[in-house]
Amino acid sequence: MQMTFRWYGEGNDPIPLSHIKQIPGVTGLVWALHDVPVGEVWPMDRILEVKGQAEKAGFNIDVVESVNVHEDIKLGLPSRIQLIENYKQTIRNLAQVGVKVICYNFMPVFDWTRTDLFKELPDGSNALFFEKAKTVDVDVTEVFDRITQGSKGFTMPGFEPEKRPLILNLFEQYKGMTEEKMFENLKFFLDAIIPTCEECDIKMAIHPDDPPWDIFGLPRLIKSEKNIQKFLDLNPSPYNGLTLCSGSLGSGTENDVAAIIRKFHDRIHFAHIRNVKHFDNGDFIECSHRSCDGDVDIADVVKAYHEVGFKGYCRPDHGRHIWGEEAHCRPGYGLYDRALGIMYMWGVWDALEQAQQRLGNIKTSA
Ligand code: DNO
Repeated sequence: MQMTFRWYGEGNDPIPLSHIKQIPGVTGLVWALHDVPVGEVWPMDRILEVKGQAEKAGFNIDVVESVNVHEDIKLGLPSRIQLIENYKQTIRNLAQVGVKVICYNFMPVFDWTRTDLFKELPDGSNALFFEKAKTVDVDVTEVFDRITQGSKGFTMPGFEPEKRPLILNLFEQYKGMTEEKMFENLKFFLDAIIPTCEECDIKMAIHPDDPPWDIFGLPRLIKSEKNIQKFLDLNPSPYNGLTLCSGSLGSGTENDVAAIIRKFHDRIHFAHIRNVKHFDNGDFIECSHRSCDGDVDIADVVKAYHEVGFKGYCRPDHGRHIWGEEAHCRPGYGLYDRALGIMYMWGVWDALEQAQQRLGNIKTSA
């Protein structure tokens, strides 16, 4: 398991690389060019700039999160042909600096959605919260504004300001869109880009829909074991794989995340690990990584990765905002709780490694 940490880039992330360096065992930065408009080719000089910054600080840039997919591709519009060509050129450019995995999503209109970005927890920390009632029969521009205005000035992927005037039109365009049709559009995209990924040795890793159910009347695809199977069957290449996010899938009470990992491990290229706590009415809040603090058994999730000999990339996904950092951190992406999460994962992982070694010693001495 190769531990990484998401970093939003120089001038766009308040966490200095020197601080990330002090978290034990982090070898790579998960990065993106957040200011390049969705659909445009990522320029080589900008990619090289990030590579230089990362290498100077002692990190690899093997994982990109995300190269976002233009809505026209998800909608299956004729303009997708040129947009897919641009996507392929970005893949080729990223291959030139040795990128190995691209995380992306195929969520319609919005990326991950929460209704409150700084909801207080009983211990005085705060975290991302989803209140189901606030996503039913609501004005979607209000939802957009609540997220962007509550983000303390940080850019929120999927909620780019240029999208704001287009929201209503986008919802109009998605009218009548079905899960089946979106799966077809996803297959069209995959069949077009996977040969380029194979040539470039870059693995695609789709992120589950978050939360894993239809919201605002839009169909969502990557939300259950059944749909993950369907997705993987769309294109059987090993280059068509998953970002397995324990928090996104784990928000759905019916998803057994550890079982999903055990089943699909050979197609998981990137692991996002975090915990969530469910409420009976369908609301959920993000919480510490520790198994007993939430409803996803993170110790078992790590155990599943260990059991299958996972060699891919991993990152703590979101964290709570603790020790006052909500005053200046990006929602969900403070430093401290994500660092604590890493130490929890290493704790479980190292204990399993040692137990395995002891077992090996017993067997060889017997
Ligand atoms: C949330 C992230 C997602 C993820 C995208 C990938 O914090 O895990 O926003 O980056 O869905 O495209």
